[in-house]
Amino acid sequence: MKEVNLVLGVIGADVHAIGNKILEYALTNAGFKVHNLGVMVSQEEFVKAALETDAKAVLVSSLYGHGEIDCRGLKEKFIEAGLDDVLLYVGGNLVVGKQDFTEVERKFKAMGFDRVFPPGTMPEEAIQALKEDLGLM
Ligand code: B12
Repeated sequence: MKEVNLVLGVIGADVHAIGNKILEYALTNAGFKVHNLGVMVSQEEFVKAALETDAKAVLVSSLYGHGEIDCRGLKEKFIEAGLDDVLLYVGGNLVVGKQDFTEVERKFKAMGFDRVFPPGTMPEEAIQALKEDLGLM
């Protein structure tokens, strides 16, 4: 596979680190060049990293329930930076408690995310989606 740069990170004041490490490991093993920003990543840091690494996709995690607040406006920042074409994925426990995922997906897609993944998504699903969306099949 040709080198494909990805940016990965946990947005906001969120410190949940384990899923992030698992995603880094699985995506790297699948052949992607992963730039992992770790936890507590600001919107500005995601934009800066995507610019610096020429990322084709950015995978945002949010586990602690504040995903909606933390993610709002991220797509607009990508557009302002000229990064309209960068794929934006989001996953984790995006909202507080158990809410109907169809509604959660609708909300995050309206915010500009290309794909929205439900709680407990396995890394293989993200890898498959990336391959499809980036034409790597
Ligand atoms: C461990 C843990 C902690 C640890 C974190 C330690 C650390 N440094 O990692 C500590 C104790 C610090 C913690 C704190 C808190 N936690 Co906590 N925590 C957990 C717990 C038990 C496990 C998380 C975990 O590691 N899971 C295992 C990994 C592998 O799974 P994962 O993170 O979900 O990631 C996988 C997938 O979701 C997916 N994925 C994740 N992101 C993305 C992104 C994309 C694009 C894709 C495709 C896939 C994907 O891929 C990963 C690999 O398969 C969960 C409950 C649970 N069972 O999940 C609660 C949980 C996440 N925590 C919760 C809460 C509320 C908190 C606190 C707010 C509690 C408090 N009042 O202080 C704080 C927040 C602190 C902060 N600022 O972030 C809630 C969130 C509720 C919500 N969203 O509605 C949960 C769900 C517990 C619960 N049932 O209430 N927590």
